[in-house]
Amino acid sequence: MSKIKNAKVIATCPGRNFVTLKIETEDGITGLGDATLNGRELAVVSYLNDHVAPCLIGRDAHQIEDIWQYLYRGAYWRRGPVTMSAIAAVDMALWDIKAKVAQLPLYQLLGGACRTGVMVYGHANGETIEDTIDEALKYKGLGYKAIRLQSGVPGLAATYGVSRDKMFYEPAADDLPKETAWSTPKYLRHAPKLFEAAREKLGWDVHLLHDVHHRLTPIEAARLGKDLEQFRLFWMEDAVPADNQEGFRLIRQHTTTPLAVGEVFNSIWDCKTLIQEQLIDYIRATVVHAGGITHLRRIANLADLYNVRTGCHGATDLSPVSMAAALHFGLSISNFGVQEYMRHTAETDAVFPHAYTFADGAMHPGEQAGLGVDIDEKLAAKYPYKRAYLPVARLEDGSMHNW
Ligand code: CS2
Ligand code: MG
Repeated sequence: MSKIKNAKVIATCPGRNFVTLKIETEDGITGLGDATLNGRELAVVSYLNDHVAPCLIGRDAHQIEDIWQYLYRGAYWRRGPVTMSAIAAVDMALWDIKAKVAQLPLYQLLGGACRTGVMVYGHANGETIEDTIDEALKYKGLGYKAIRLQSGVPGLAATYGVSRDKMFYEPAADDLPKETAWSTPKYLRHAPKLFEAAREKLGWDVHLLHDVHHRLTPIEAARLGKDLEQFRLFWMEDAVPADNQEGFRLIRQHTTTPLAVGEVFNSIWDCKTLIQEQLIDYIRATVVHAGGITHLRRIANLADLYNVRTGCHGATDLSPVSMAAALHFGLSISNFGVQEYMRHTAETDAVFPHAYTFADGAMHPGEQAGLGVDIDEKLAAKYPYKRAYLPVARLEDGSMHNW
């Protein structure tokens, strides 16, 4: 028995916003959980402070599964990104505490290492195909074995996923959402050219990935998948939104390009059909938005039955606490596929000192007991929360899209 004494929520903006839950037990052990929900951060802060923290005090920190069920089933209102990010933060913090008490790095509690490291993919992007490939060559030089390629689309002023800053990109910005224009025909004509040039310059020994950011309909996605088949992508990500999971049947009928989806999913119910019908190859649900390690483990276990592997979201809005949790998790499961790794800024890394490391295209969570991440609260306090949003895409005639 190790009673929970305190649950504190810390919102900070060292380069971007992060929400962190710090749980403390009566014996003075602390655990951290990430609760960041990009663009909707304060909703989770309130959910945790106003509705979850009071229910945690006095509970046994070791009852991770029971606390998960209590927060999920006990709330009556289930699922949704706000609820599931809050539950995830509690879950991560409790696993951190349990592993610290056991004096083991978390991956040991999850079954031990299944591999020497967790293969990660980096982001190469640029305004033009040439710029993107130059960036990809840099990643290759750094030892990356998997690289995601995004490039600007000629005729469009801005393309989501393409940054001005190299080796780092942050899609959330501005006090109010910026509106950008999107054209599917322009994009569909351009994307295959990027991968044709990429194979020519980068060769065939590196995994290439691409993110469509949910901007197509199933039949458009099917066509893109077919056009890209010859370039042997590792995956085509979020080709369509999966609100309608059956939509993937149509894509699957037409293309052998591997499919990844799920960074916005928050529960196993969002991907049950996709997994059971083998409509996807990689599930991108993450520890922070899909209910923590306890729930992500259920998703991965279901996926394992159907040859679906993990490819967890790892953009900059997933804090170093999530990154560490993802690495412990990825190291320990049988059906790990790849882990996204978007480097954080130096300010973020300073607020969250961590034990994880990168070498030879893979990451390792390190051997510190627990998650192996801390938060420097004094430094965090110097960076107050700043409202920021992801951009909103409209079609060129000004209308909202219907994907
Ligand atoms: C992207 C992200 O990393 C990815 O695959 O889709 O940029 C994503 O849009 C953001 O993390 C949203 O918060
Ligand atoms: Mg994505």
